[in-house]
Amino acid sequence: MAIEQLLILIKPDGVKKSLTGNILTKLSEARMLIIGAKAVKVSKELAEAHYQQLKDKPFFGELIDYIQGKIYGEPWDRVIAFVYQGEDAIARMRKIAGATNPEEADPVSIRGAYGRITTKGVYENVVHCSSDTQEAQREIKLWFKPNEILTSIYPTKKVIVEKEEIEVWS
Ligand code: FUP
Repeated sequence: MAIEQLLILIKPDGVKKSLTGNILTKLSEARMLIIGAKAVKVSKELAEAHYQQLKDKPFFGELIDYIQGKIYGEPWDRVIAFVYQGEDAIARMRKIAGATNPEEADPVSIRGAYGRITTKGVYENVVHCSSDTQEAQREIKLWFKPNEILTSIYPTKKVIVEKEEIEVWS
């Protein structure tokens, strides 16, 4: 079995329902390593890039609002993003997450236990889990900078950035 990495997001419904601890407890059963973690306010650009494969679906607009937490508003308009690493990580974490449709998900999985379908038909399924190694790499590179990940997992390069304004502690 290969060592894999994947992106896991606790979506805004999971944050609003105070499920972060419950979700991490379920995920911890797989005994994998967290190599990156942060809270993120999701921009429209990031949301659309993340779900680029679904852009022709009728629910795309609602999906973008959902992942941005627009329906919940402040202070729930955020996700908690993790990069997990472990043996056969993608299949094992997707099993713990459960099927995409919360009504079809194993009731003991994260989505089966905590997910729901809204009256508009959007699956509020609490977590995102990368689907394969190629998607995982694309998603990890989209959500994290190399220096936010504790293990070197993909090739990097050094660039000199001039006149960039950054915020520092005063
Ligand atoms: P998954 O890989 O399990 O996250 O599933 P997809 O990438 O196929 O779907 C991404 C998101 O679209 C899901 F998390 C929820 C949403 N979705 C719907 O709302 N309705 C659908 O019929 C399919 C997906």
